[in-house]
Amino acid sequence: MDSQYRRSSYGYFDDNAREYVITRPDTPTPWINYIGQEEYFGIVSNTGGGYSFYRDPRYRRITRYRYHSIPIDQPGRYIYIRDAETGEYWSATWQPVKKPLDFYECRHGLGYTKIRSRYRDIETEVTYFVPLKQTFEVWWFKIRNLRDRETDLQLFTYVEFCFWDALDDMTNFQRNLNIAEVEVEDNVIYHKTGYRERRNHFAFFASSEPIVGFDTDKEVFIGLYRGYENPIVVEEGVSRNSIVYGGHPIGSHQIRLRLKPGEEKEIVFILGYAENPPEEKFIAPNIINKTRVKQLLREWLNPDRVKQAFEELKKFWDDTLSYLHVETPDEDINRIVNIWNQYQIFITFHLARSASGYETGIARGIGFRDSNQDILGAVHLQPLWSKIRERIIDLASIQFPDGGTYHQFQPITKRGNREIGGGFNDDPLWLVASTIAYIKETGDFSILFEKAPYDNTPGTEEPLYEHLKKAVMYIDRNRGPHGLPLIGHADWNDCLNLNVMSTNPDESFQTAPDRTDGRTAESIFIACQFVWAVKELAEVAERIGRKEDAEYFRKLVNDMIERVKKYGWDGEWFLRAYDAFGRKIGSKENEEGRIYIEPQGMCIMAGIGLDDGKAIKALDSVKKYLATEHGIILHWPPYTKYYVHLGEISSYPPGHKENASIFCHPNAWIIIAEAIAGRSEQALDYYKRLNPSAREAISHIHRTEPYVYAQTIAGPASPRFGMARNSWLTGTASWMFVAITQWILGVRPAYDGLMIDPRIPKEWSGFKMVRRFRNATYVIEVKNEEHVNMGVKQIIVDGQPIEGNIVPAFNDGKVHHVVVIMGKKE
Ligand code: BGC
Ligand code: IFM
Repeated sequence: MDSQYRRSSYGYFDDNAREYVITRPDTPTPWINYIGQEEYFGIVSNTGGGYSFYRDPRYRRITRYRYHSIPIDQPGRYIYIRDAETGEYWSATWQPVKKPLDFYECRHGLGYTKIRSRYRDIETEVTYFVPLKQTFEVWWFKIRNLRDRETDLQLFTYVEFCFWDALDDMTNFQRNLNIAEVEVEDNVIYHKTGYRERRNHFAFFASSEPIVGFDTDKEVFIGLYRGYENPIVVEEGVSRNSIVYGGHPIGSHQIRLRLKPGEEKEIVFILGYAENPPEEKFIAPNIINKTRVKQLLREWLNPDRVKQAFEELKKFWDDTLSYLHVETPDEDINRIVNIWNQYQIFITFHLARSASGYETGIARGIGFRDSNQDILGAVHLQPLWSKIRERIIDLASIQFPDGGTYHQFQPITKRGNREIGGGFNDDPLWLVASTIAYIKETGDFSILFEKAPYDNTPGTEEPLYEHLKKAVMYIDRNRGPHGLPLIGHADWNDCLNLNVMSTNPDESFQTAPDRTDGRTAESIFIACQFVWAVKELAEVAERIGRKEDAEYFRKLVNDMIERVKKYGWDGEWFLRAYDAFGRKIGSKENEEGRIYIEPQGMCIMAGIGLDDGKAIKALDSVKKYLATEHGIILHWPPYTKYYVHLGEISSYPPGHKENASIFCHPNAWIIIAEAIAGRSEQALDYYKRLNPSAREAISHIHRTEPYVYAQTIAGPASPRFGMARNSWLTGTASWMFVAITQWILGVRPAYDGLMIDPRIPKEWSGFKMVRRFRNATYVIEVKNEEHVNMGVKQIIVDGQPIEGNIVPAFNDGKVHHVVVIMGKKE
């Protein structure tokens, strides 16, 4: 790597390999990656930290991880290496021994992480990944002796098993310290705690090399007053062959290697999840059935098989990323759009907000609002179409007959919570948005006639279209004094809780025992979101022949637009809300929280204010009051004290989270709004403030991974201004992708084809995009020879000019060449 291209002291992007390469282990936070793509998942950090789970990170947690601890990011998937002659030992992944390595490199790729190290001329490489369709992870380990003499080495592996239920694991010690059980047979460690009950699952940990010893008892392996960095077994080089019985189960193999000068050895370790066959599930068989595991290990404890699976994983990602690919003059855009943003969207689609460096896999269910938005950026990934369709129907089944929804729900029970102060009243409209995005991408209108129950109650099934209609009616029915939508407990901003209040409106501290539930607070954000979503639904209604509905929807939309114009405008920007006392929120009348980001973005996305100058004024105000070098803050000024009538938003210190951090998700709405308003340079400028690669050079300030978006970046009111938190699982992933690909590059699915309407900086001479859309491939070349920042003069498809700017959906399995000439129409 040529050092002049390196922007960070922590690492660099290797775009050809689609990897982020971390060159020092002590990153400011654990820089993680995910392994697994369907059922078995793991988090892997740049020092081997993290944990694994099967489907459900709470109830099927395979290995243990500790948040909140120092040293951070422990335990993980460890391999200790010991020089049997000198007794010196170190870690192949730097942690947990943390011996300064002569060479260290971590390559996070798509679905795998490869960590290489060298210490005193012993070189190692470990690649962690989950083969496609399998329910186990592989540690593909290579070790090479670069010394000029034969070397006697010992390897000790380490995994720490979790008692399956990750919450119980951390709380129920009176029980849990009495239940651990393992078996060791033929080099394989089986973790079978809980098998005596009806629990039919177990874990296994195997090595392709014969073992000379093992341990399964953590206290024996580490020693009571020692740490992961100096386990007694490793220090002394003697496995104890411990069989845990109660206490803390672990898996550790010892392998002895005598490596000649230059000799390399490949070893495969497999950590997996298994279930007894279904017919044995309910009879509490009191055994674990190892037959299938043994079969599987015969196939997989083999470096050639593993290598082949690794190639298959690479192919899977070649295909997955082939649906949208851009070449622009900007390398931050290219690598984030082509690789990392799509990868993040894939992970977010599968894991919702469950398991990350910030979500423990325990506390939060699946968010109705979140999952619908996660779909917006995922729909172009055709391999996910059937899952997306299923997800939309699943989400519709969470809806109540009145059109409202649970806010969060558990994937297994499909039940969840509805808060005091009403629901989160924006929720139902996100279902409309995800359905429309799905239809525009796939052309599959039939989803509207697919039936889904309400509240998962059999017998209540209705077509999805009726669910969407109920969503509209829910908002229409729940309106407040200005005829604007009631906010309920909150809208998109979870923490703007305007109905939980003291009876005394001036009460500033949460002391009043007589808090009441006024329920009359109204949201201008929801009003605009309503216009944005229901306008589209009107078109859908029309296309499926529901003319009356279409008219009804349009009438509601027009009425809402009038109300926003009348009651939702503050003079220089859109208001945010009315509180339960009818007072303005997000207004120049307020002392704090005078202007909010959300309604400025959403109202303009809904098309409001484009005809009368309000949109431009609002965007100018965003620039003046909210924009910072690190992105756009949520509101200004931040709340300096707790206000009962505003709720959780004022519980955060100024500059953090919902109290005026740079909340990345609604930044995308402003980017889209700027693009819609034709201010292309400004749109791209805001986009680049958040693009993770463009922030790579300030990794020491940003702190989280430079290859994925985070939920927030601390605002200027915080002493940590510029510091990101909550990377990976955030709606930002989908929305930033939509903003850049559909609104700046301007290629967006429409019912009849691909609309092309770029909003790019004048200095760009153009860009290219390859888009697999429905059943055809579009090779799009945008030419900007006149150096305009918007406006399509002519589109030529396969040599023929077309009318307008929608390239038809050919659905013919062929490649089509599309030339887009930007410029002013004569
Ligand atoms: C906030 C949490 C809050 C939750 C409520 C999130 O956005 O960050 O602190 O508890 O919303 O739904
Ligand atoms: O909109 C929410 C999201 O659903 C969960 N995280 C925080 C956002 C803003 O409050």
